[in-house]
Amino acid sequence: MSKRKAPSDDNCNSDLCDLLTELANYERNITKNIYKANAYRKAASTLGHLSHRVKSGDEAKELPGIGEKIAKKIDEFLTTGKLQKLENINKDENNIAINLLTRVSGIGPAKAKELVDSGIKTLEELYLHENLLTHHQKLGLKYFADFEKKIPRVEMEELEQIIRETILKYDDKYIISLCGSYRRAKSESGDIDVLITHPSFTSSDKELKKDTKLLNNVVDRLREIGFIKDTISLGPMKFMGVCRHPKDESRPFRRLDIRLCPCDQYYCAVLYFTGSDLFNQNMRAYALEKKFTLNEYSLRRLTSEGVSGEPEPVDSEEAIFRILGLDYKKPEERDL
Ligand code: 8GT
Ligand code: MN
Ligand code: MN
Repeated sequence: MSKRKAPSDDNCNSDLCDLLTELANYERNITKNIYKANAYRKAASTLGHLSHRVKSGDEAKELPGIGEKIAKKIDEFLTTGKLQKLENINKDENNIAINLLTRVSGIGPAKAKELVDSGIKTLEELYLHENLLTHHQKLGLKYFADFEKKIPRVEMEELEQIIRETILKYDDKYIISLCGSYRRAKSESGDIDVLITHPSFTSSDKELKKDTKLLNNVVDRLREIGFIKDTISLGPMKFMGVCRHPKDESRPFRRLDIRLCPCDQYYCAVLYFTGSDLFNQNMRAYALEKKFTLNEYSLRRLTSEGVSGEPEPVDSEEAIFRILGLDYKKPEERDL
C-alpha cells in the first residue's frame, strides 16, 4: 500500500489530518507501535470525513476514534499552530531519514532503520549503495519520484481500457476488476490494483494452481504492447510491477498490481482488494463477532471451538454483507 494518503478532495480539517498522519507514521516507522499508529490513522480518517471544521479538542472527543490524548493534541495545535511533540520528532535527523527512506517502495521501517544506522540518510547515498537493496527496493528507488505522483482518475480510466482490451482480445472469458481506491470512486489513486479470474479456474484445481499460466500469459500480452515496463515480482497468482501508457512517454511510470484468483473466490477477493484497509479491518472484526471468518479467499462460519467450516457460497459482494447481516455498502462508501 502507498505510504502517504492524500487528504480527501474537500477536507476542511486537512491540516489536522496531516498532523495526525505524521504522528501515525512516527509510531509506525520509529517506535514501531502499530496500535498507536492505527489510532492516529483512524482519528485522521474521522476528521478527514467531517464536513465541518473542528473547533476544539472537546468537540473532537465526541467523534469516533478520538480519545482524551488525541483531543489534547488537537487543542494544542488549534491554539498554538504547532505540536511540540512533532517539533521535537522532526528535529531528529535520523527520524527524518527513516521517514524519507520508507517512502521508497519496498523499504519498510526495519530496513530503513538498518540503512540509517549504517549512515545512509539520503536518496543520493542510497544510489551509491544500491548493492544493499533488493530488486524491489532498487526499482522503488529508480521510480521514486514517479511513484509519489497520484494517478488522476481520467488516466486511471484510460489505463483500465488498455488493460481490459488487451486481456479480452487475448481471451474474452477473463473477468477483470480494477479495485483499490479507483473502485472506491476516488478522484486520484496511488497505484493500479487489478484483479482477474477465469471460469476455467476454481479453488478445487489444487494442482493446477501452481502452474496455471492464466496470469503469466496476461502479463506477457501487457508487456508485448509496451504497457508493462518493469517487473518487481511475478508468481502464478500475483504480479507486481511498473507500467505506463504505451503511447505517451511523457506520462509518469505507475505501480501496477495484478492478482489472479479462482473464480469461486472472486467476490471475497474483490471485497478485500477494494478496501479501504481500515474498512476491511472493521468488517473482519465484525465478522468475528458474528462467528465468521472473512479473508481475501472466503467467508466461513466458525464452530463453537473456533474452527472454520467450509466456505459459504458467495456469488456477489452483496451476498457477503447479507450473510453477515449487514447493510450493503457501495464501494464509494467504504472509503474509511
Ligand atoms: P491507493 O490509492 O493509495 O493505492 O489506495 P488503495 O488502493 O486503497 O490502497 P492499496 O494499498 O493499493 O490497497 C488496496 C487494497 O489491497 C487494500 O484494501 C488492502 O486490503 C489490499 N492490500 C494488498 N496488499 C496489501 C499490503 O501489502 N498492505 C496493505 N495494507 N493492504 C494491502 O493487496
Ligand atoms: Mn491502490
Ligand atoms: Mn496496490
